[in-house]
Amino acid sequence: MSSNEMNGTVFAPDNDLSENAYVSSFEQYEELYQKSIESPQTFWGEIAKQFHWETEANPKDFFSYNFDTQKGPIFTKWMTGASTNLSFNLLDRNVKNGLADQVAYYWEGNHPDDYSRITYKKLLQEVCRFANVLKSHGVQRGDTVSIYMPMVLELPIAMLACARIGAIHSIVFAGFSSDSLADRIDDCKAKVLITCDGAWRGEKPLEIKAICDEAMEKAAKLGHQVSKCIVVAHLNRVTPGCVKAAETIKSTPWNDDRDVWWNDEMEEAEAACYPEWMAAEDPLFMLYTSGSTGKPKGVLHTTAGYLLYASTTFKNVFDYKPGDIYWCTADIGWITGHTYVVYGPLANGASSVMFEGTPFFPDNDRYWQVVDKYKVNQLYTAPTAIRALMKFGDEPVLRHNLTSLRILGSVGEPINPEAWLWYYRKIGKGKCSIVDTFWQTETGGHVITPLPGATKMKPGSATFPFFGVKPSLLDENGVEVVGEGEGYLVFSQPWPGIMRTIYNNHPRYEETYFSKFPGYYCTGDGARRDADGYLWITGRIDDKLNVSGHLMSTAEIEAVLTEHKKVSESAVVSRPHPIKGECLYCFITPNQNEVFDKTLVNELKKLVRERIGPFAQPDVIQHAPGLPKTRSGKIMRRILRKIAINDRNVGDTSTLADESIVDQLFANRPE
Ligand code: 7RM
Repeated sequence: MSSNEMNGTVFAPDNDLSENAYVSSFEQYEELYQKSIESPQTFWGEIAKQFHWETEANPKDFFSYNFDTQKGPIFTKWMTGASTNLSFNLLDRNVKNGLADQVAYYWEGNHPDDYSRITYKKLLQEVCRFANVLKSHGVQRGDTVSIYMPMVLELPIAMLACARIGAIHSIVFAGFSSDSLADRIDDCKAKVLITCDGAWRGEKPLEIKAICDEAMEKAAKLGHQVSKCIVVAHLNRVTPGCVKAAETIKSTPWNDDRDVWWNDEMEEAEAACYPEWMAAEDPLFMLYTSGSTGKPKGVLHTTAGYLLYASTTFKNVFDYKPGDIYWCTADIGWITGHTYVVYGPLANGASSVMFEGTPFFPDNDRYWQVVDKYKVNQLYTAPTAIRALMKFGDEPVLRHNLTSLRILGSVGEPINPEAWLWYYRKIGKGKCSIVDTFWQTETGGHVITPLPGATKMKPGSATFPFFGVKPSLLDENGVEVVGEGEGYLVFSQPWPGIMRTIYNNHPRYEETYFSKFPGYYCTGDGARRDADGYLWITGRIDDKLNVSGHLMSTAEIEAVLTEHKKVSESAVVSRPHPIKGECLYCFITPNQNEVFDKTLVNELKKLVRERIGPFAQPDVIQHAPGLPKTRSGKIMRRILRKIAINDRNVGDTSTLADESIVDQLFANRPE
């Protein structure tokens, strides 16, 4: 079925699901939504009551903001005057409320024989002990801590330990290269780096500590030295299926002056640690996201607003009820893992599955096996994973009992109707609600999403705004598109979870998100509103592209490619990919007298892997004797995108300085 045919099809939530949901009708959603927009203070003030506040917010200054660069600096403030601590609210509060022995995480390792669990009480103790370890190494309130770890329980422990003492964590996804990690350690001037010796990805060992060593060396050359590196011994917890591969890993590289083992440090640490009371707008964490230039942007989230927003979206969008088992497959190294593996679920006292493995190991039924094993009620994953798993047909799915599932989530990129329908019919058996959640690292939590018991679904539409979110569509001139139509997706007022600044670079924050349309936060995505008011995200309209849900900028990749001494110029465009959603298609003009050959192609792929990470590796690198440019020298990417998909319908080429380039580029296509 094409997406066009699907536009008319509406799927109502299952009756039982609706009746029992927190928000059980569209009328109820609309009522709550109106209240959240008209009286944000009453709405969020009510929600705040469930949490512990060491000091209360000033009712006269609960919410203030400016989104208009012409009126002054951009700012958002929620709950001024309040002080609290995230780890206290996520752990101590839940333990006090009777959840001490409830499982916080069912940890499922790379291999099915590798699993463990941790209760709220135990998690609190471990967090306190590690908070004391951090303190013993001089980490104080306001300091930054870099974390580069796979999906092990020590990762949420490290995050919450930072939160407990008021240190700002900066997690770098453990698929990034040592160069990327070095830039991020240097940018935030991390005092300490927390990592693992290594990890397994399927049958492949990853030498994580070795990457950290390179990164710490490179960061030192950039001018910043971390004082300690704390290392979790994870490889000793050998994955049974991988015993043989273990022998291939060399012993962990070590620097006695700098490196310490997590377990050695924890042995003497006390299992209690008084929380640091943080002001509502004190930083909680930063998370880097790709910008148009090479320099990483540290998206900064703060304390009170993020807590309110992470917990409220988690509760309502996943309709999480006590006793449910929830599973978000995202890596904690991305924002989805921050908000919906750690902060949102724990703020609700939830029991989650935390998964270290891949969907394909030891077999392609791993997701379904895990759902069956833990009787998962909410599954939250990415379209790229759904598309990859669809390929294997229904048989791996039918091996398992999936009837525990009630809600299926999607995140990271637009979900195509084919994948949506497969998810709905084959995984959800036509009974589950699908929540297609649109949001960004910058938004902190879901901003456009269905509510599972209230919103009638249309495959491929993220539907309506969450509480407190006011979306608009703008045309090129900044005029609001009313009713049906398409435009830039922007927001005209802040919700509690929106980012507050770019770490150490407020001007870049204002420039990136608020300069295009004064008075609005600009997402960089396009969207369409249909006749029923449903919002459909159409994808990025800036120079970003989305490969398997990982956002990167074409300029960033081009900068890496042109670093190669044989390359004169490069231009990168995105090409649709059946599983990854989009992939990188690169045009390369070599320097004079240099040949374009297989060796160069391999060197360039390697360079991107080294500078950014394996997930950014280009799919195609093509020789371009010249690039299609206008007389003023602007590369016409529209034409390159056509060449990438071998579509001769390139449109008007009359503004090109040299029109013959187009035929040459078609002739040079490698496939
Ligand atoms: C959560 C996350 C953000 C970008 C965003 C979009 C795209 C994310 C959806 C989506 C269509 C969705 N944060 N995106 N979710 N597009 N429908 N449900 O992914 O910062 O890494 O990426 O991802 O382009 O701007 S992110």
